Formats: sequence, structure tokens, C-alpha cells
Amino acid sequence: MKTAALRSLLFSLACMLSVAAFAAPPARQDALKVTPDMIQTGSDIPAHWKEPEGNFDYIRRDVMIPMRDGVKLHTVILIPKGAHGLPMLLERTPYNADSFITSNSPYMADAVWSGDQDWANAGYILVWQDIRGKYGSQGKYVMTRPPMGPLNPTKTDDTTDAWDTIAWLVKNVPQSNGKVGMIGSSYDGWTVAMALLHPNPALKVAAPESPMIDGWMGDDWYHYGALRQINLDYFTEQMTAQGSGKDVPRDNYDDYTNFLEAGSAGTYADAHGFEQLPWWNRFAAHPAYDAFWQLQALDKLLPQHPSEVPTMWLQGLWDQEDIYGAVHAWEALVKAGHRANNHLVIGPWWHSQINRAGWYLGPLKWPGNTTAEFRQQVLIPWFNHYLRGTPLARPLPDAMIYNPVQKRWDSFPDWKVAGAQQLTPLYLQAHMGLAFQQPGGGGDSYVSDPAKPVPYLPRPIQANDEARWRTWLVHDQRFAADRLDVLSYTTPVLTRTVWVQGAPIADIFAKTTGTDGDFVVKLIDVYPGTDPTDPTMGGYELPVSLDIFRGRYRKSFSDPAPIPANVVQEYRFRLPTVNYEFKPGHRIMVQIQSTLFPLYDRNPQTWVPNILFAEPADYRKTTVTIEHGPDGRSAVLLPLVAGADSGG
Ligand code: PG9
Repeated sequence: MKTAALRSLLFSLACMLSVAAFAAPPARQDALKVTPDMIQTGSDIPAHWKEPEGNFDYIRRDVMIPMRDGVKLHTVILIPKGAHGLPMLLERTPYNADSFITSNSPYMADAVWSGDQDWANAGYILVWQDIRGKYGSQGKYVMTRPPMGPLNPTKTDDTTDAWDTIAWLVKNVPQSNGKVGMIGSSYDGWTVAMALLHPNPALKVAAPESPMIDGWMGDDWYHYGALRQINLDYFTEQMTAQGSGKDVPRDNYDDYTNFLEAGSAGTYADAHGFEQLPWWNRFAAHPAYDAFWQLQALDKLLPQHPSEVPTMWLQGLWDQEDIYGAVHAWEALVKAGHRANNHLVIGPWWHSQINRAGWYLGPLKWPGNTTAEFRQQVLIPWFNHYLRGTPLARPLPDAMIYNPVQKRWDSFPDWKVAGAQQLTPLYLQAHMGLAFQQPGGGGDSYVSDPAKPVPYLPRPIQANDEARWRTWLVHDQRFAADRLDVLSYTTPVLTRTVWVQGAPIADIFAKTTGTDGDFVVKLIDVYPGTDPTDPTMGGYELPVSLDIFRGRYRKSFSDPAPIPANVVQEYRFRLPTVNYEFKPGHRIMVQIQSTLFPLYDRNPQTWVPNILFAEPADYRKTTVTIEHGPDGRSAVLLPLVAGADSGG
């Protein structure tokens, strides 16, 4: 009771006081005292903010490294605190060195992007550099700047820039042991390959990952002369600003519609101001494989300047951007006698997936994180060997290629370059059959209508939908098999394993009523109709290896020629390298079609000098006939593993 009374007394007092406070006259504004520390006449943003790094386990250095011509390149270096005698891992990039540090975590392994976390944990000094003219670097940007020579009359290229950078790092990073490894994927893989043309002696090991090696033959820009017009966004992203540019603006949600309405790739480019881009103008003037492309094809240049740097050429089995580069660079070096220091690795990955998680690819699931396991168990120990002298548990084989059916890595002590393997033809047959026996004859026709090209994915298609882009090469092909302009040849259900190891060759004999045309060939694994462990895979048509070929280049890539109408011609081209087992119960399918749109531009199917600028009237329907023989027997030639073959 006592307490309650006291509480009510206090409450009444408080109420009286607050009424008194409200009732008191306000303090006069001009009577308030202002001291100088209350006033800001400048900016509240300091000219240079320096993060206190007391609890950081690393030091960040941002430096401008001078090149031999005085141009300075912006370089970010992360050094573990207290480091001494550590190797350096260098990545040279057009994609913003700053962006590789994805958070301001005080812990180096948390601060860097996924591709570098294992390297940070492994105790490396990490170095990223903006290449000339991009992001923080001085100088002029040139798209995949050709090496000094006929296409580059200056005194620098990405070989000299890598050399000068490494020389500077060795001198100016006292925490290092003076040894450098280079890594990077795609464009950054190209910069690794460029460094190898004349490597600084401190470059001790290298891994070009999905490197762009020959942009015309089979990497980003063309495949066997068919234009990858979907990359036109890349032009504006990379070359409309020193930093990041924007994509091409879209009129429609569906890129199928956008490219179809534009007509040719050239019209699309013109409509979006591409004539302002010097690279586009050089590019568009050289649709064929002329000196412009050949003189910058790195699989031609590397064997002319072979390095002794141990090099791991690495790519994905379903690499939707640069499926050509690593294999061809490795093969070119091996053919020139440099097998000993060059290794080939092909993982079950999409483009650049090596630097991300590797549990699955589209519907294909692996028993573990194939990328992290590879980095931790193979790549980093191999780098450690050359950069720290750590012994290797076992030597790296000539080639390691993932077997996506057994879901394991297969190692090859003596992987054969394409052409050195025996090939077994799997022939197209009557009644849409496919078999190892020679066919009787005949052929099948379809109408290829440029007004209704075959899409590479079910519509609607957004080129920049990353998830669909990364997995399009493993997309179920049933959507295409339904079309009348897609021929699907299938074996009977296999009774034995057909194991393909190497590069299949498409060898198609065909005639067309037009004077030009493209041929798309897909080698497909048809799953059994039901799969109790994964019902969604019942009847799945998985592309194992596919590519496109532009008919005008059937005799020469540099000198295209019209196709004689209604005359059978041979179209022979190599498909991407695989290590694939077609299992009993499955069937093998070969699909043939003339368009893969809008990833590839449409062939007008009428001869014009430069397809990039075909006029609307040039696009014409044609009837294409694929021959079974006897004049020419269409087939896909398979490099088979002896003893596992011929189930069809
Ligand atoms: N595939 C991309 C590219 C490389 C080189 C030139 C143009 C594009 C990339 O991912 O970097």
C-alpha cells in the first residue's frame, strides 16, 4: 500500500512538472551558443576514405604499374598479413579488377569472389589487373588486341603487358617468393595464353580456363563462319564505355522476335549505332577467315612461340562460349612437339563454371562439387608444385576428361589429338534410322524457311537470361525434334555401351535448292522413356556434342563459294570433344537442321557477298535433302573406345 501511494504521488508530481515545462517560454534561438566544430562548409565525404584494417587478415594495395611505353595499369594486390615468401597468382582482365573483391570482409577468403576463395585459403598473394584502356587502367582498349605484328604496329600487346607486370610484381611485392602463376577464364584465359607467347621467366605455371583462342573458327564470334549474333550485346557492354557499358536496348521481350524483325545482324547493329564502334567495323568487314582472323588465332601463334611454362588448358564439356579454344590450343602445341608441359582438362561444366560451384549442370547432377574438388585436389596442388616446390602426390596426366555418365574423372596418359584416332561412321539410314551398317541409299528432305528459323531454346528467349544461357547446350532437344525442319535419326535401343572418346566428325552429304545454307548437327543421347530414380529424365534428349557449319565455307574457310543448287555437296566438320558412354537401354540420335536462332544469324540461303548485310529479299526458303548414299553416305564419324562399341 505504501509503495502504491508513493508511486501515485510521484506520478502527480511528474505530471505537474511536465505541464510546467510546456508552459515555460522557449529558449530564444539567437541566445543558443554555436561553436566552430558544429559547422561544415566543405563536404561530408572525405577526399580519401581509408578503412581501418586493424582486424583484417590481409593488406590491399591499389597500384598503377608502368608498362614499357609509360602507360600505367591499375592493379589490385591482396597480401595475407605477415606474409613472407608466398607465390603470386595473377589474373589480367577486361572485367574490372575491383569487382573480384566482392565484400569488405576483414578475411581475405571471404572478401574475394568464389573463383579465388580456394586460392586465398591456400596462401596466395592475389593480383588482378585491368588490361589497357579498361576500368582503372590507362591506354587504349583494343578488343583481344592482336599480338605485335601485322595487325598491331605498336610496341606493346598483352604479352609485353603481362611481362612488364610480372617484372614489377617480383620487384615490388617483398612478401612474395618471386614466382608467379597466371590464371583466368575466357577473355582472362586469352590473356593467359597471350602471356605464354613470350613469358617472363618468373611465370612458372599457367592455367588458361575456357580461353578464347580462335574467335572465328569456334569460340565467341563465329562457329565455322556462322555468326554468333547473340554476342552483339557484348560489343556494347565492352566498347561503349571504359567501365561497363549497357546491353543493346530491346523492342520485344523475346530475342527471337527482336533479331527476326531486324533482318540481318548488320541491320540490327546499324539500328543500334554500331557504326560508332571501330571493332564492329573491322569485324563486319571480315566475315570470312581471312588474314584478320588467322593472324590473331592463338592456336596458330602458340606453336610458333612455344613456352616451357607448365600449362593446363582447361574447359567445359558443354562450354557454351569457348568450347573450341583450350582443346585446339593444346592439340596445336602437342602436334608441334610440346606435349610434356601442356595438359588438357575438360570438366562437366558450362563456360567458366570452374570458378563457381560444380554440383550440377542443368538436369545433370554430379556426386560432389566437381569444381571445388578439382581446384582443391588438382589445380592448386599442381600450382603449389611449381610455385612452392611442394611434391605432387601423383603427376598430372596428359589429359583428364570427365565421364559424365559414370560421373567420374578419366585420366589419359596419352590422349590423342583429333585426326590421330580411328573413326567409325554411324550412318543415317532410311526411315530415320541410324546404324553402323552402310545404308542402302535415298535421302530425306525438309524445307528451311528463314522466316521461321529453328530456335536454340524454346521461346521466348532472352539472350541475357544467364541461367538459360549457361545450360542451353544440355537442354532437352524434344522441342526441336517436333519440327518438320529438323531431321532426327535414331538407333534402335542399344544393347551394349557405345563409348565415344574424342572429337566426332559430322560428314554430311546434302543438296539444296538454294545457293548457300547452314548445317547444324547434334549428337544426342536419348534416355529410356522412364527413369524411376529421376522421372524428369524419362525420354530426355541430351545433346552430347553439337555445332553449326556455314555451307559457303565447305571448300575453304578463307575463300567462300556459292553452293551449286541441287548438286550434292559434302559438309564435313569437327564437333566438340567428348568422353561419353551411350548406355544399353538408351538410343543415339543425330539431329540435322539449318538454323539455330537467334544465337546464330540466319543464312539467307541465297549467295550474297557478306551475310551480315543480306537484304530482306535475299532470305529465301529452300528444300534441303540429306543423302544416305550411295553418292555420299551421311554419317557422324565416332572415335570409339574399342571393346565398348557397336550396340546399334
Ligand atoms: N566469352 C567471353 C569473351 C571472351 C573473349 C572475347 C569476347 C567474349 C568471356 O566470357 O570473356
